[in-house]
Amino acid sequence: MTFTLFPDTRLTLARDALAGLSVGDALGSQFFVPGRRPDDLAAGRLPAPPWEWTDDTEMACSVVAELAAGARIDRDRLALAFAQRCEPYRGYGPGAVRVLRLIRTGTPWPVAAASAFDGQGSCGNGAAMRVAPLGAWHADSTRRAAEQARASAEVTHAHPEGVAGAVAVAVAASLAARARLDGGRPEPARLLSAVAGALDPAGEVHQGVRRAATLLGRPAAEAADALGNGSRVTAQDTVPFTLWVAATLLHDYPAAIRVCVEAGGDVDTTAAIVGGIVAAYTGVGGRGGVPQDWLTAREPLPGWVTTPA
Ligand code: AR6
Ligand code: MG
Repeated sequence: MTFTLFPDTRLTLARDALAGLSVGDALGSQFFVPGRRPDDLAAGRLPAPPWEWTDDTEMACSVVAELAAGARIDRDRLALAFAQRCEPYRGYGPGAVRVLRLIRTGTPWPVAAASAFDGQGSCGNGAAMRVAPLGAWHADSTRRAAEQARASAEVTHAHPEGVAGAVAVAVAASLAARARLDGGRPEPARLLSAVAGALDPAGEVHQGVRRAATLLGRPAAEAADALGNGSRVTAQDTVPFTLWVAATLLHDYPAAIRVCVEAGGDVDTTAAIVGGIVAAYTGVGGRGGVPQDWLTAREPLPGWVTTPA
């Protein structure tokens, strides 16, 4: 089935994904504070607000601002936006800090991104963590979601696995948003198989997503053990588990975030990825959606994304 998706609808889908991403990021990062225990969240005890968001949200806001302004990713503009808006205290990865500094001081992004990690390029999870709203924007085409995710990734992540992580998350978010519009929930195995189909079969992220599909129905701790929980901060170690969680709990935002918190590892980023995909399906408020009190506890998003000039 083909259909017309009006720009306002695209923006609503992307903004809902951004709400889910930023709340997941901000709440997840609360669990790096000493003394915080995942059981508190399970028991309904929330950390005291405000929950400050991190680099995941800052970069995702730039992606959404680019889409709102031009409907497509212009890599030169996006690279500059990432570089100029980077507040290093937000917890950026060391490779990202360096690449963004190079871009800010005039190095073209292809040169800066290719120079990371001794010329291998970054396979960090940073391109995946910011991309779910872009996938939701492309609810009408997983092909377009994949192509635009690639463009949004390569300005900082030149390593094929770093790019594959972004493609995987964007395709999942596109399918989630599409399912919301169609009014039916995708079967977890079908969701994962569609994502795997968009990736290079020789890649590690692809293999991880295939493996995630074999673990559907198993306990979350077993899936995290087998797939990784992001503690290595790479796409390979982060994206397969996040897709397992999103596919399993696509209808239940709070439960999906709790699973990320309980799994440990790079919690702000696993919760940002999962939150972005799941909120593309559930939306904000309402049954299974991003809870209103969680949204209120999150530090407000930057003015340039909420009320663009
Ligand atoms: N070889 C080995 N390790 C690598 C490589 C490589 N080619 N590339 C990346 N890593 P980075 P990001 C590892 O710094 O992707 C924040 O906490 C390496 O350990 O390019 O934007 C966010 O919240 C490197 O430090 O930044 C996210 O969790 C790490 O991957 C995360 O950082 C991250 O790559 C986003 O990181
Ligand atoms: Mg972060």
